[in-house]
Parts: sequence; structure tokens; C-alpha cells
Amino acid sequence: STYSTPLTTTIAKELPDCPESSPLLRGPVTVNFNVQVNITEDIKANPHVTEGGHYKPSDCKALQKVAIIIPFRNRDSHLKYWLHYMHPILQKQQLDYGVYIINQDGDNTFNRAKLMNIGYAESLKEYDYDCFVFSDVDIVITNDRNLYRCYNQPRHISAAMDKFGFGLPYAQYFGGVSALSKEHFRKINGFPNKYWGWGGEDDDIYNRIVAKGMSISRPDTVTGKCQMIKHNRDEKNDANPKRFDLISKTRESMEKDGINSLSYKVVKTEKFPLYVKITVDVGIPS
Ligand code: UD2
Ligand code: MN
Repeated sequence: STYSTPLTTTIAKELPDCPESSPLLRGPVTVNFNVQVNITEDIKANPHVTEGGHYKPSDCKALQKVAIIIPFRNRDSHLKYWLHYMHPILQKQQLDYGVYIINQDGDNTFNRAKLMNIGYAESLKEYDYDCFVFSDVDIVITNDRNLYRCYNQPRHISAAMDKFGFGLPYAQYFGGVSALSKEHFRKINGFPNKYWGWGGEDDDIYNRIVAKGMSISRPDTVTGKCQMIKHNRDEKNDANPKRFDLISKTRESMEKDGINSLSYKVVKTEKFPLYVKITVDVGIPS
């Protein structure tokens, strides 16, 4: 009588873990920003991406849950290219991921790093992410083996940009696309909120990482090749004259300026087929 209830009926089928290296990867991907793309066609081309830009493999359990966070304002013409090229690649990488466009409301000075902090906080309200990829809207990778996931150390994904001759402008450069685990992000108190306008925030993040005894991991320069859409500097994102002074003080400022001092207001959340757009009030320079 002990064995009368078949155990199997109550056990849910569990997916096997996805392999360490996805069998779907092929290497180089052709990217051409001169060829027009169409969002309606891209929605059709990615039927397994669900409302709000989420995807997870159906045949295996993804190794990481990745929130992709894009600081944004008035760059729809770039966003459509990002969606077109990146969704297919991310699916091939067998990630459990979601795409978060963090849109700065109004027309005050832009604040990239603060928007990325907000993306971290808002994405965690929605899902139990363990890895965060922060990406400019105008950059795509051109090799599908450049994984949008986290590593033991903070990862600089855009390691070989076309605009820097497929190398680094300087060794400490951390701009473009990067990946930090929840643990990495917490260790450095997130990103600075006090960089208004263009420049310096990426160097501050680099300083934070080094100050906490971590180092930067990068793909090799073949795998790390990326392309940026050519563009002019936006309005209300002029070079920040305070950046040099701020960068020289990261070690002191990072303890009080970061995820522990983040304040903002969500103005609107919109779910589109290939992404979530969260419009936020980041305040004004103080
Ligand atoms: C470089 C870095 C970038 C950042 C920036 C300085 C590279 C490849 N990237 O980018 O990571 O450190 O310098 O802040 O070197 N954005 C908008 N709307 C705006 C302004 C900016 O959406 O009005 C977003 C968008 O995601 C953009 C990103 O902010 O890609 C960086 O701004 P950028 O592209 O104007 O600056 P760029 O190319 O010099
Ligand atoms: Mn750019």
C-alpha cells in the first residue's frame, strides 16, 4: 500500500541546464547600418520573444537571468537597429533575458549612469535577475560568441569598437557595453548619480571596480568587435566640465553616491513586443 500512489504524477518536469557554451553560436554576424530595418518585421522574426522583450530557452534552463539596461532619450532611430541585431543573437546565446529601455523624461541634462542605476532597481522589481548588462543604444556586437552574461569579474563587452580602431582608446576604458553581476553591482554601491552630461561616468565606474579589489574581464579583440552607429552629440548632453574633478574623488564619493542614494520617479511604463520602456524623472543637476 505504501507504493500505491505513483510518484511520477506529482513531479514536474525539470529542464536540464543549458550547456556552458551554446551550440547555436556561429561567430561573426554581418551588421550594416545602411540597410533599413523595420520593427514590424522584427516582431514577426522573433516570435518567441514575449511582451516586454523577454525570452528564455524552451529546451534548457538558462545559466543566468540577465537584465539588459539601455539608457535612452530620443534615439528611436538607433533603438530599432539594436533590436533588429541583438534579439536574434541573445536568443542564440540561450539567455533568460529582458530588455529595459530607461527613458529620461523631459529635456534637462542627460544622466546616463543614473538611468542605469534606475534600470537595475526597476528590473529587479519585475524578475529575479542575477546579471545586468548595461548598453548604449547605438552599439551592437558583431560576433555572437561575445556573451551578454556575467563572469567572475565585471565584464567589458565592447572591447573592440570600430570607432577606436577595434581596440581600446586607453587601458582603463569601460564605456559602451558592460556586464556586472548583482554581487559586483552591490559591492561598488552601483553607479554614480552625479554625472550630468557627457563623459566621465564610465571612468568612475572603472574606479569603483578597482577600489573594491576587482578587475575587468574582456573578450579577445576578435570576439569583442562592435559597431556604433555614427551620430552627433545630442542636445542637453554636452561634455560635463566637472568630470575630471569628479573622477579624481571616486574613492570617497562612491560610499555615499550610488544605489544607496538613488532617488527618482517613474513617469510611465510601457510594454512593447520587443522591450519595456520605463520613462523616469531623474531630477536636475545638483
Ligand atoms: C561614449 C561611451 C558611452 C558613455 C559616453 C559618455 C563609447 C562607445 N561609448 O559614448 O558608454 O561613456 O561616451 O557619457 O565610447 N543617450 C541617449 N540620448 C541622449 C544622449 C545619450 O539615448 O540624448 C544614451 C544612448 O544610449 C547613447 C549613450 O547614452 O548611446 C551614450 O551617449 P552618446 O552615444 O552620445 O555618447 P558616445 O557615443 O560618445
Ligand atoms: Mn554613441
